[in-house]
Amino acid sequence: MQEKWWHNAVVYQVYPKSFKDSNGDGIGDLPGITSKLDYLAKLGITAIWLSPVYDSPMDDNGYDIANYQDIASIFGTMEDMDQLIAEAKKRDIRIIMDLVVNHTSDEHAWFIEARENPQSPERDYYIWRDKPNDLTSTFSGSAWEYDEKSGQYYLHFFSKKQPDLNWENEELRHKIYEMMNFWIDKGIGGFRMDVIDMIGKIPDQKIVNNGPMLHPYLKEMNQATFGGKDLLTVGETWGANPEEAKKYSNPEGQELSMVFQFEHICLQYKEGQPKWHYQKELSVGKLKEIFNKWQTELGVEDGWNSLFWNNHDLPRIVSIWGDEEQYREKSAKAFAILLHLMRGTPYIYQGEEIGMTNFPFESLEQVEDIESINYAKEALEQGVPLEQIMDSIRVIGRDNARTPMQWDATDYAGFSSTKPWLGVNPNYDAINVESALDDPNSIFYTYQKLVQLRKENSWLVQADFELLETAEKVFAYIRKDGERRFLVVANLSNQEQEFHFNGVLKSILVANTEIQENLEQLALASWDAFCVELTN
Ligand code: TEU
Ligand code: CA
Repeated sequence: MQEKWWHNAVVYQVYPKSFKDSNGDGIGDLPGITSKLDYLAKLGITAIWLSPVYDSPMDDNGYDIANYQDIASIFGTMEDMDQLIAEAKKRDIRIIMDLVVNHTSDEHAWFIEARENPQSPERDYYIWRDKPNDLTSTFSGSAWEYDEKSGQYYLHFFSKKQPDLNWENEELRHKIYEMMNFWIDKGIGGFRMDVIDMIGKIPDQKIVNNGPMLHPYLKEMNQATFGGKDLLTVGETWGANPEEAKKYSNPEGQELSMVFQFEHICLQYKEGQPKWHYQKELSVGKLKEIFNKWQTELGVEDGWNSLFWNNHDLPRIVSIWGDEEQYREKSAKAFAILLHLMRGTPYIYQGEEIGMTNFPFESLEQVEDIESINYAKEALEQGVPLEQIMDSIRVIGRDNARTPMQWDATDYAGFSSTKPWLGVNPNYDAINVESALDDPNSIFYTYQKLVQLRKENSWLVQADFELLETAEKVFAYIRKDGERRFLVVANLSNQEQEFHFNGVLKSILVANTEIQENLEQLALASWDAFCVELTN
């Protein structure tokens, strides 16, 4: 296998609206991000995945793009963007842009023209039908919106203000490639591709994901843009299985570097039900099964995976599966250690490195996310009690990840000098970057250590993965690289667990606990986790 920089990289995701406000309007911005690059350099990360900063009416916080080659004024200017890229480069940090090309905003010039002028070439950049079918939007209701002017319906799998693009139109595809090249020429480090598995859709046959033209389009895109360049490309592919992942990411396939697949995350939902019927209790058994499958079936020559617990759409890991009370720090470290020593590229979502938690939403007025708002509206109409709706939003709503980054214990958590666009978690006085940096035992330093291990050890890329038979709540595996063997153990519970291993400890790489020398009979305390090298 030819090693690429992203095999040893750790990526940090920034959600610009909530990271750092530089000009006192309560909204995070590009100069704010630039001002925190030294902090990110201290954490040691190699790249930033920047959620969208393009010109947008912000119906879905920038995932509704009005102009791909301009910056939203709330975030700054193109000069601010160029400066972020340049300042990041000085610190060996690459900027991965979010590429949202399944849909645009309804305020994009293409859609405005398409709507105004049904005879225009732009009309066919979108998907119009005389009659809607029963496809539904991820954000509730029908996926079709009636357009008075032409008497036709347009397709939108997300909000009404996010019309889906018609990838069958060749001219449109080439406009997208041109736009990608504009960003590549600016010196960015790659693209994260939003819901990319949807671009091959055939709405009339109700084929939404993995349509027959998906992979041909990606190969065409690769050739027309980043192919042969040293960029990281990662596709958001919710339902991919290892076979699909190989199609996207095998080194000969000329598509993407890696995928985000969500099979482990789907344990947060009850099977076959909307996410609002969340499943909070973690089945460690199923989690082990899923990771084991991915770690063993997607071999190092076959393709590449990403590793993550969090992003801007998901609840905070300590809140959903960890213990946000007594064992907040220990459980946060346990999840970090467990994940970062597997094969794949780890992603850290802003605030994860200090163990930020879900927000205690009490009323709908505190909610900003369009997905939650639309759900609440629909559920209220159907007679679901408000308290039940609020409970779902508190556990699984997307705003939990989007509250302002907690920098210090001053007003508004040091995020802004004024009241931010979304509530600051009241626990900011205890959970913040400043106090994490002051405490040598903080979650931050566990992440810093894990990032450093990733940079310095190529066995993390190459080594085989073997799941160990253990007590149900213990997740333990071996990574084996030639003669060297590494043992990773995590107790994913609040109870003491027994662990037996026939092998001898050589050195400790990372741990959230004191480790007893004798591995043959360990009593693991709540949330104990560690990685050790074994003598052979
Ligand atoms: O998310 C894709 C997606 O399917 C999500 O809507 C997901 O189902 C939901 O958030 C789970 O709670 C991507 C972006 O990550 C998301 O922020 C955007 O809203 C969406 O695409 C539309 O661009
Ligand atoms: Ca601002």
